[in-house]
Amino acid sequence: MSTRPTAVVTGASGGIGRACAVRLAQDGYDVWVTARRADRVREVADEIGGRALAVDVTDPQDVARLAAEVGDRLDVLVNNAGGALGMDPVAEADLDGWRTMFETNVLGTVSVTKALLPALRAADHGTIVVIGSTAGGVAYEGGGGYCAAKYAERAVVDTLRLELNGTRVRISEIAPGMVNSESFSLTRLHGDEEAAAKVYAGVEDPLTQEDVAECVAWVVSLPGHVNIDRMVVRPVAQAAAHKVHRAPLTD
Ligand code: 8X3
Repeated sequence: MSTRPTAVVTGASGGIGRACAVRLAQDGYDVWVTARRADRVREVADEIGGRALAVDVTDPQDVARLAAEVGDRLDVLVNNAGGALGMDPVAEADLDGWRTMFETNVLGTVSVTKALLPALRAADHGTIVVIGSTAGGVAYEGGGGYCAAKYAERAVVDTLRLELNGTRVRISEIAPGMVNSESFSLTRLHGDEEAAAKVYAGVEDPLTQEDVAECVAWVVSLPGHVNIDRMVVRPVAQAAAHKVHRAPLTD
């Protein structure tokens, strides 16, 4: 059995999840790299010396298998699986896309957290980190389905913190703004590379997936009695969801 602290990262085959897995491994964690794609999970796990497990967070059997493999004790859970699909206005909502966003971001987070909670409670200060979004607090046009899912995910985090009060378990939401990650906008815009590039056009230094992983690493590294409820993190060029500076920054 490993004497190192353990971590599970969902959606760890790419983007923010992968960056979190890499960073936690660098910080000495024995990391369970989980995502749907078995080959990608294996690649990341091999790269960081972690453990690979193909897990679809919407599949109860996969989640049960994850809990069984992790065993009795877990120090850190990073709920990252999820993301955005589409920019459809509410009036033209693609309900399949909305359903997928709810199933991955909200129900997937609940399912994995519920399954791993006993192991997290057995750790000294089990820590649950949820990769939320600034979209979980401010709506924007075309964001309907994603914003609704991220608002709901935030409500789960805030509810669980209340329900866990009296235990040593910590729970944090990291809420990033504009992150130019490997796949967020490309997935959201159904593979349209030109449209995805426009999201970041002219913006000096959007956040990277490594920036978000740095925030996660800091939150989990704090003394066990310190709980960061929510960390909102944006690039300097983004002052608010609608306030993005698309030119070089000035003095
Ligand atoms: C990503 C932030 O503004 O694209 O979660 O919704 S935003």
